[in-house]
Amino acid sequence: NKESSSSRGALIVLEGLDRCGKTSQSGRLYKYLDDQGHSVESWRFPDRNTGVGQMISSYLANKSQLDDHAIHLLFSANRWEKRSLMEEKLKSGTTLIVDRYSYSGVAFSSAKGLDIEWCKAPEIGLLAPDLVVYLDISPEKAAERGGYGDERYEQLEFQKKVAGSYLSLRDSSWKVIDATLSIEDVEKKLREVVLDCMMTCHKGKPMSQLWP
Ligand code: Z5A
Repeated sequence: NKESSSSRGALIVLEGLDRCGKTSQSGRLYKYLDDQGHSVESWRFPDRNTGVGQMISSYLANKSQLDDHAIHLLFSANRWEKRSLMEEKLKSGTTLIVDRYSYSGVAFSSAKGLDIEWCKAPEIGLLAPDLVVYLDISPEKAAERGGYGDERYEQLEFQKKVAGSYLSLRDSSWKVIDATLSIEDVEKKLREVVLDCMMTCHKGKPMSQLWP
C-alpha cells in the first residue's frame, strides 16, 4: 500500500457541511501558500469540468434523476479520473488543497441510507490525504449563512444526517477546526496545521492509499 517518495507535495483535504466555509478557506490558503512561493494548486470535487462531472452537476441541479448507488459511483469515478494527475502533481512537489473528497462521497451517500462499507469500497486505491481538516459547524448555524440554494442536499434535515455520517467517519488523525470562528481565525488555525503537514511530506512521509 505504501510508496516511497521524497520532497513531495501534500494532499490536503477540506471537509464539512454545506456552507461551512471550505471554498472561502481554500481560496485564502491557496493565496497564502502561493505568495510564500510554494508550488500549490486548488482542486475541488465534484470536478464539474469532466464528462462525469457534468452528469453529477446536472443531478445536483435536479435536472436529472439517478439511482442513489449510480450517483455514488459517479462521484467516485470523478475522483478516479483525476487520480493519476493527482499523483503526478504530488510527486513533482505540488501541494494540492482539495475541497471535498472521498469522505464527502461516503458521508452524503450513507446519509441517504446506503451501507457505509459499500460506500467506501469504490474509493479503495485512491490516494489517501496527508491531512483531513474538518470545518465544524452545526447544520442550523450553516443554514443561517445566506440560506440554501436550489441544489439537491441543501436542506436542513438532510444536512443533519450528513453531520451524523461525518461524525462516524472522523478519526483521531483529522484536524477539527471550529468553523463558527471569524474567517480570519479559521484561516490562521488552518495555516498552522497545513504548514506542519507540508513539512512532514517534504521530509519524506510516504504516500498511501485509501483506506489506510
Ligand atoms: N457530494 C457528494 O454527495 N458526494 C461526493 O463525493 C462529493 C460531493 C465530492 C456539491 O458540492 C454537493 O455534492 C455537496 C456534497 C455533494 N452538497 N451539499 N450540501 P459543492 O462543493 O459544489 O458545494 P458545497 O460544498 O456545498 O459548497 P458551498 O455551498 O460553496 O459551501 P462552502 O464552500 O463550504 O462555503 P463557502 O462558500 O466558503 O461559504 C458559505 C458562506 O458562508 C459564504 O457566504 C461565506 O462568505 C460565509 N462564510 C464562510 N466562512 C465564514 C465564517 N468563518 N464566518 C461567517 N461566514 C462565513
